[in-house]
Amino acid sequence: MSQRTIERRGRNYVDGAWQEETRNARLFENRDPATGQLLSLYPDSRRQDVDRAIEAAQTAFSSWRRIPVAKRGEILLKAMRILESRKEELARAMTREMGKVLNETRGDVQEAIDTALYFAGEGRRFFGQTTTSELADKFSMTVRMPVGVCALITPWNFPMAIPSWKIFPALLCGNTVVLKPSPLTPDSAMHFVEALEEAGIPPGVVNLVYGAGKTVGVWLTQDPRVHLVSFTGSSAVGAQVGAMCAKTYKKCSLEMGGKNAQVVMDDADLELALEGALWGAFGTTGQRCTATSRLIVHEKVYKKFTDALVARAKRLKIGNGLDPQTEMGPLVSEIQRERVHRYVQIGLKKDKARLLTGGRMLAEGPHAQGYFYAPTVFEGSPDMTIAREEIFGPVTIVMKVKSFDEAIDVLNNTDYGLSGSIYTRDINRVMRAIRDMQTGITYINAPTIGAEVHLPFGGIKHTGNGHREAGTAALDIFSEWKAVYIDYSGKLQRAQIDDH
Ligand code: UN1
Repeated sequence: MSQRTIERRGRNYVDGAWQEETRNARLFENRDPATGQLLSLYPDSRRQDVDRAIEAAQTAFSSWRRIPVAKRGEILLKAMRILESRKEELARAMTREMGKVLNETRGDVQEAIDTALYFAGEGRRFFGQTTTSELADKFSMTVRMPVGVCALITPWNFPMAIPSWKIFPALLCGNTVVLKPSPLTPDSAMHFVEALEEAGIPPGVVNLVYGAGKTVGVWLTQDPRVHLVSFTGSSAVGAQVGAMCAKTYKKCSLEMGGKNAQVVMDDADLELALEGALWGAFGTTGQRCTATSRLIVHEKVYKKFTDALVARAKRLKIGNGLDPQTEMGPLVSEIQRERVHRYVQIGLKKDKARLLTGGRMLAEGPHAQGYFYAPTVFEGSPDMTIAREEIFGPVTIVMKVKSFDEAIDVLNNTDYGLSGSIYTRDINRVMRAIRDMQTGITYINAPTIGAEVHLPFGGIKHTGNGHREAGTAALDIFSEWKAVYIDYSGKLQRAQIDDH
């Protein structure tokens, strides 16, 4: 592809200005995964670019934190309106750079809109507690304080929704931010920051630096001027981010992998369960941390369910996400496609799992230029590598169980704990599942994907480190509690000592 066809060269956004081209920087290619077409080039920022972004965020913090929370919320509301007015064009640009179908990229932008609205409203709540004191003539309360400069490291699978989960609560709480988006979805990050700029975010409050995790991500995570890192990505990288944060005393919120299962009991509405499985396993081409990568099916309905699943998976229309007929787009990159294919080989050769459909790259006709992969269904067992490790692609493993108890055991038999689902019409099983599933998100008669922004999002075990994004839980990431004691007795009163 010649340089002439390149639409844009991306720039960092620092201290309220789009930066001059970063000279001598290595450039990332942003390609359309459906066509291979080069869309734009972005810099792998240098150390000094990152330094300047942190410095700008640090400087802006002292004034931004003093702007009334309600006013900060109003800026978020403006950003929401801008995103809403551009929803279609943002969705199209997103499909072009990361491949998922238009309906889903519209949903991604909508999730950012919802998040902006939610946290704009929070600007008129932002409640703390008032409480009593053990001493007379003394009052106490709690107030939220901003944390400071936040580094936000975001993935490519939800290029606008996930940055919005971090940026909007961070700003509402009075923090300033440096965003480092995935090099695979730089355009969406730019569009998002443009909307914030137009909404009136003051210079330095939001900064955007492009680059690799190994360089820019590490510099941000290790810098003593950064007070908080919020990371969404793989568990392996998240553990490294956490270790670096511990060494530099940072607050750290990690949102990592999943190996989510959908249980289908013998009394389930099978058609509903089937629709849920197809959407959960192959939506976003399986590239969600909430994707249904395991299906745990009761033996009584196993054959019927599995046969129907395979038949439907075979019929899915794979193609360019911009085509309204397409049901599943390409994988995000060639590297991701190779990774998925490697896991399929492990499934076949090491695990000796039975391949029911798929298991191959699609490279003919309309699929010749992109990173397409056939929807893949394996029949397997819980100890197999493909049933244990996160694949992040259109691959799901069906496993047969004899009972409800076994289904829950298999569901819990994983290092991850993000999302889980059960299809049953038995209320007793529903209540037991809610009690016993080791997941941060539990769905009843609904697929493992589809979290809403006003509820806490996150998981247990290797999925997270105890935090939750979205909803009021996000405020606990992006603010620190301050306990305030006001003594109006006019004398020294000693807690735990006087009157004891
Ligand atoms: C992710 O997979 O990284 O619940 C986020 C869902 C979406 C968000 C997924 N609302 O599937």
